[in-house]
Amino acid sequence: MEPGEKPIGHLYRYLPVAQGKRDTDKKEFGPLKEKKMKKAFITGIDGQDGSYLAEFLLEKGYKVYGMIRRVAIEDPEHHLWRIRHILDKISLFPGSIESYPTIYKNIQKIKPDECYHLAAQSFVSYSFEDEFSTLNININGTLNVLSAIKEASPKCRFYFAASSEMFGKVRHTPQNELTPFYPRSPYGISKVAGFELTRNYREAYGLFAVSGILFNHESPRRGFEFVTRKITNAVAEIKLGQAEELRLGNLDAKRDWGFSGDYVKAMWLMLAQDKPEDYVIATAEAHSVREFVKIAFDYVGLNWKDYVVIDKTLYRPAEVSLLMGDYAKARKKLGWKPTVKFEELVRMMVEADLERLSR
Ligand code: G4F
Repeated sequence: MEPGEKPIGHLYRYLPVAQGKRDTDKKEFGPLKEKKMKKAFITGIDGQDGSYLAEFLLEKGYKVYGMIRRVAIEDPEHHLWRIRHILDKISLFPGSIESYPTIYKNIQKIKPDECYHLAAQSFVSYSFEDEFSTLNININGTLNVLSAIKEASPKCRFYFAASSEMFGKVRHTPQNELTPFYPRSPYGISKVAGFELTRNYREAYGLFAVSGILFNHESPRRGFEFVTRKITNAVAEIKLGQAEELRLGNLDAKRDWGFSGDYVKAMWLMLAQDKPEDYVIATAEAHSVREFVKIAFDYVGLNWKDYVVIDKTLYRPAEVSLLMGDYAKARKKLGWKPTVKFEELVRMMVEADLERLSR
């Protein structure tokens, strides 16, 4: 541990350590070992991307630190299920991206080499219901992290989780790094602001700060509020006799869906370059919600038309009808490409939900 650094342990070490038991830290992380390991700080480590990224960075030999909300510490079963299997290998702090002092304090203590800012209110639909908190969390949260890095650890490389939702109402398909933004939701607007803040900190203060413009990315760890997981969970429930219908909104919307496990690798590659630049990460394929539904039901031998109910209340006030990304720059400069195709992704998610619900 560094001089003056408060104890940092994984979740189950956090509480006793906070009460003053410091010796175990010294034994486990001797000064020599600590110096050799690169340090990564992840906001939103308990989310889908955070969990895959933490696993990936641990494999790369990083020491991984994460900030999680206090409520997650108090109720780990519900909040930390995605990182349960690596809790003994990572170090967690309680904190909120809305609190500048907490972020500053943690970044100053850890002095990370890399910071991945993933935490956000990321559900587009909810951003129409509470645009104030979405804008507040997403914009001020990003500003807080950027500012804390600038003040406390300016050599730290910063990754911002931007989004294809920034493109919104597109006139050019596929979208790349030069496509103009036209966000259609408070969430999309908040991500444009975060993107511009990241660029400004890079240009004004010389931070190594980049944005990954990630298109939709899914996995068996996806939250249940997003359409892919809502579908695969319902398909598994219906197949197992635990549900009778699936209520959905707009089936015509098209998205470029990739696998989260692939996308976190691109985040790391962006920070490993000589120059800080922004990148589009996508699969270059677009599929409709209807196609996703059909493949998922087909996989369990059911006809989707017998179970799907269209619910107009699930339509959004302003929809993004088509997103499809051109990841040529990432392929050329990062050597990155997606490994999981659309149908494989749908099957992977249905299988995981069937397995979970059959236990
Ligand atoms: O799964 P979704 O909620 O994802 P959305 O809005 O595309 O946003 C996701 O991807 C973004 C990247 O572009 C991220 F930045 C963002 O944080 C998030 O991860 O909805 C996908 C589509 C929409 O067009 C929606 O209208 O599915 C349509 N849809 C139809 N019925 C539904 C439903 N979406 C949800 N969540 N629930 C439905 O019942």
